Amino acid sequence: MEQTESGAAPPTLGVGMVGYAFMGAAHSQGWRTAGRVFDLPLRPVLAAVAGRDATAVRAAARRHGWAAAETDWRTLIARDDVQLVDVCTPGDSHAEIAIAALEAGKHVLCEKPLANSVAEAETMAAAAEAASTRGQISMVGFNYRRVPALSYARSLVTDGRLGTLRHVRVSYLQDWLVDPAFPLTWRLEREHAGSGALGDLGAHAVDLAQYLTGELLVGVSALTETFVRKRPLLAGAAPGGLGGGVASEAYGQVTVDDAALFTGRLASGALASFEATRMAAGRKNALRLEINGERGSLAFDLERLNELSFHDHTEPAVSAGFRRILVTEPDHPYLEGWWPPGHGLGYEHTFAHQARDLVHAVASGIAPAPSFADGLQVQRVLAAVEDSARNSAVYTPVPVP
Ligand code: SOE
Repeated sequence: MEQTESGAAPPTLGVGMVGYAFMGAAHSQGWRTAGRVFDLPLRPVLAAVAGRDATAVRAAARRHGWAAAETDWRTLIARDDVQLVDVCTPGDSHAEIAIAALEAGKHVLCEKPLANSVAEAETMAAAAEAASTRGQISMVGFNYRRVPALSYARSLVTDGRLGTLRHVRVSYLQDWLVDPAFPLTWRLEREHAGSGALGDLGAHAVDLAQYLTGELLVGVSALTETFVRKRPLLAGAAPGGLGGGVASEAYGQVTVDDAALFTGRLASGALASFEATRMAAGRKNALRLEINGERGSLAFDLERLNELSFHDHTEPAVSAGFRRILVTEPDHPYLEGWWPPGHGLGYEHTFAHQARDLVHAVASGIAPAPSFADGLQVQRVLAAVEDSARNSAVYTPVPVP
């Protein structure tokens, strides 16, 4: 066990997680790992995980290292050994669980997108604001902010290495919905997921564009499409993950977008473009972005997440050009605790970084980012995208709080 400078073991932070599917597994990995890699002021303890199916939640607890399993999230929130509640359920239960946890005096981490609607996100942001006056911390799980190369990209922008920004281009492409026989899982149902590729992938894209530039989108113009409108219903009670699930003979209506395409304007006047789809054959988790400024440009691809491309436009033209920075040096963000240069990190490490930052926030009482207010602002962008798409791509302002 890690020790503080005085030699004593740090106090613990009891974590309770609700949900244990893909995101629950990823968050568990983060909670298990953070304290082993980083010197933390509090030691995360995986106190309990909650899910409705008693057998499945017990199996998940064993597999992912949680000390106890609960079948009711309310019981989990009420536990004395839980000080922080991590919400990893589909979007339709985020608001209820997160608000109940905040009202019970717990710190909260909530998966993205924050909610399924602006109205829900508003109540969550208000609850988080009220809880912050009681010393409680809340954060949204936009984990890609914590890819070291993207944190480093942010510092290049804030250090002025790109100068005045002109363009931001973000595309987030996956392909797990290409097959029309892929069943109708919760991610394809508006009542559970809120939206489709837009909320699932576009939310990350919007958050990153705003995080990296330090600017907010002020308006958008959008097209969305649902290419496959009916899909086989799931057979049995299993919720079905990204890998699908068992399809039945019966078909049901897809009620979310398969793809969203939008342009936007940032507060400074820079232009942004976004594409989010789960139907780009051959693209598995291709979150790609490029930012162009007067003094330089940077480019990133999540499928090569240890690398950042940077072009310094102030260098002589004869020798200037994009160069690849391997973001694995101990002085790069988050790298101090990991492997020697060049040994590389992956998707799962972003969740350890998220846990690290959240633990520091709880210990220091300093509000972390992205806050629930940040999550609400992204939700407003998503709503503006949907409004614009409904109105044949008419330019739609994003309301300023
Ligand atoms: C599925 O499309 C998904 O798991 C998203 O929900 C996550 O937010 C993203 O990080 C990876 O893809």
